Amino acid sequence: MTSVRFVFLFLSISFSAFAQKDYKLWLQYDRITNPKIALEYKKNIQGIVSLGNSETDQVSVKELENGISSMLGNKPEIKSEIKGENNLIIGSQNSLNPDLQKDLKQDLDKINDEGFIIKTIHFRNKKQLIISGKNDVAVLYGIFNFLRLMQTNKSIENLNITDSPKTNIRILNHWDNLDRTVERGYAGFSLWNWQKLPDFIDQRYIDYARANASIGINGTVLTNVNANALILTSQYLEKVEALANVFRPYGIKVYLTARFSAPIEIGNLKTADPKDLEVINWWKNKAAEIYKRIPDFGGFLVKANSEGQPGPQNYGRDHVDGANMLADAVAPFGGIIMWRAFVYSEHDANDRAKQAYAEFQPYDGKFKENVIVQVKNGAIDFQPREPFHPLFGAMPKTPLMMEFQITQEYLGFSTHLVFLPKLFQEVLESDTYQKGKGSTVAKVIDGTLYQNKLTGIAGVANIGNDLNWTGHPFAQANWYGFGRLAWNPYLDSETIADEWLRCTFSNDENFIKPVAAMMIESREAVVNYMTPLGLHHIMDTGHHYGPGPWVSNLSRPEWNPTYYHKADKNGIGFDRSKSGTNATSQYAPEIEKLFDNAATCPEQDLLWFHHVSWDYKLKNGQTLWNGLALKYQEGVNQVKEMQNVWNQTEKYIDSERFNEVKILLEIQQKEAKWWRDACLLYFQQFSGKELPVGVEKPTQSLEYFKSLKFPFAPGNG
Ligand code: BDP
Repeated sequence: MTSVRFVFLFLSISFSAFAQKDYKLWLQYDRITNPKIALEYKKNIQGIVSLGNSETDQVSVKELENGISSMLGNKPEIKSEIKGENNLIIGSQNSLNPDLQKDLKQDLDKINDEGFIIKTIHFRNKKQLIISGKNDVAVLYGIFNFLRLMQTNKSIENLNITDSPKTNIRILNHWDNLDRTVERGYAGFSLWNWQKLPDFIDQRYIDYARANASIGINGTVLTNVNANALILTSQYLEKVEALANVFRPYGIKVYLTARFSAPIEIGNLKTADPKDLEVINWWKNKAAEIYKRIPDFGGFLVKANSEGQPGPQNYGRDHVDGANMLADAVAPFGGIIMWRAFVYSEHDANDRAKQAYAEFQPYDGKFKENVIVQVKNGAIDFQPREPFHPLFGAMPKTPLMMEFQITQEYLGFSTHLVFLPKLFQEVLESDTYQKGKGSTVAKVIDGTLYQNKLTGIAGVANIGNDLNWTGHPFAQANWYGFGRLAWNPYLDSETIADEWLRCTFSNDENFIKPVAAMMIESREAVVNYMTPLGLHHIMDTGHHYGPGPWVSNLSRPEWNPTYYHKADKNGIGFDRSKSGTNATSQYAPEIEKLFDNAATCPEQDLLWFHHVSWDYKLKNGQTLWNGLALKYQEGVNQVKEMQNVWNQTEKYIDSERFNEVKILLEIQQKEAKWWRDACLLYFQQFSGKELPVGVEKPTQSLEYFKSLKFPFAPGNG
């Protein structure tokens, strides 16, 4: 009996320790083990003085108190005034006394409304550390940055930091349904417990807000782009209001998706025509109703006339009519409309990759001031690699915001370790040449290329109610990295990996160096074992789990992988050059030229733009067939190498997360082989060639791979 109890006790202790570690994300606040550094911190933080007293200020003090006491082992003294030296003074511009305001004037001039200052000063001849900004949320950002300095063991002896976000809207898009299923969600069910809201406030809502604020995310779209009008009824708005109240102190605004046909579905109107007076008034009243409850409501995200969603075109109107009508409804309250450019139609015989540009580019300059067009990073759909979307830079008079996908719909769900900031960085650094050399996507997004006032980056969230939020412990890094890049689209992914690892796991260099390198490599690994050399959208259809290059029987041509790879006896790839669909002409002339010619097209995008023969010579002298096969093998080898790296980390971290990642990497290895074997067996039917030396022989037949079915794959509605 005793031993049974003992086992039970042991299990529950280790379970909760595990839950805690994983749950705490990058806000672990582990005890500082380096004695020299701990001493420096203790010396410099004798007390905390908070000059303000807003809800946000209270949150700030609490975070500092928790973080510091957990990292240093003792609680810092909270003082009501600046007494003695080495205090940590926190307060926004308005709460500073005139002397401090004068001291910080130059720094305050350097930052924008959300920027912060962390500075060592001498105030009345005593050394102090001050964290300030123009408002209390900016100060909170400063505090999280200060805590990160400590988490990453940086010196705080003599600080002089100013930093401001480069974009206005840094927002998560939750594809969460009201029944708590999550479209393309691989981390459990939706965080939002609509049934228990508005009264029950889950601690998770608060920790979600903390995590987001810590990386500067300032908005959240709570609902799926494939929207349900019910969210706009008063029954649900009361629940949304409760969430908005939780998030507000953390500087996070709430947004909703607007179903275009809502006036019919919940408003009893006969039409949702954006030019109909009753419809216009319905949305105006709806906006007023929402803002009465939530004065800082952010606005609407809209998916219209795409994949079966209703929109203005149902009434013979266009995207501009629809977006501007909604923009007018929220404008009096300072709201915005994020109108998505992810459109393609079964009635359009054009190359799908061309459709969004063809439809939206002519609307340049026609949208109202508070409309921002949300464009996916590539022209198809969140593939492991896509050339940048041709709309970036091509609409100088229209603010465009980036839409990245953090959830891994096409990248192995939450089972594969793939560090996405590497992908995000590749897109942001791409040069569109739309205003000459150096017209990078990042400059389009942060508004510096065309001086746009409204700017933003959205990420389709990978968060669910799994203990560790994101399914894979390393998928937390993608949420983290998204936030960091939304704040500063010029950050490099190495820096992000380094920060995240230190905050999440350990500061030990022997751990950091190899694991950071493994993360950086992981993106190319997934490209290699899934879609090398510019292949795309060859995942099994519907759920997108695993390979399905053979699928050709779906009603809409562009839903079939065969549409994208076009493999035949002559070769493989989608001809988007002048001899094909001429999608290359949607880019600036310099880029068009580069992409249009197979010889100058970056090899990583070759089969995206060109149909080339199996004997086509790659830059390394290999034939296309051999090169393709070797790339698939390289992907498998890279995952093996990731496993080797990970297996060396056991002594640096907790066994729970170590084991969890170890098992997940084993699955990733298995699935990488599945991808390689299934794709090569399938393409081999067309190439008619042997696998080159160095590529392992498949252990199963093509028929076997084709027979695999996954009727309950997650995230598929
Ligand atoms: C695709 C997803 C689908 C989304 C759509 C979108 O497969 O579930 O609804 O994008 O972004 O990637 O609207």
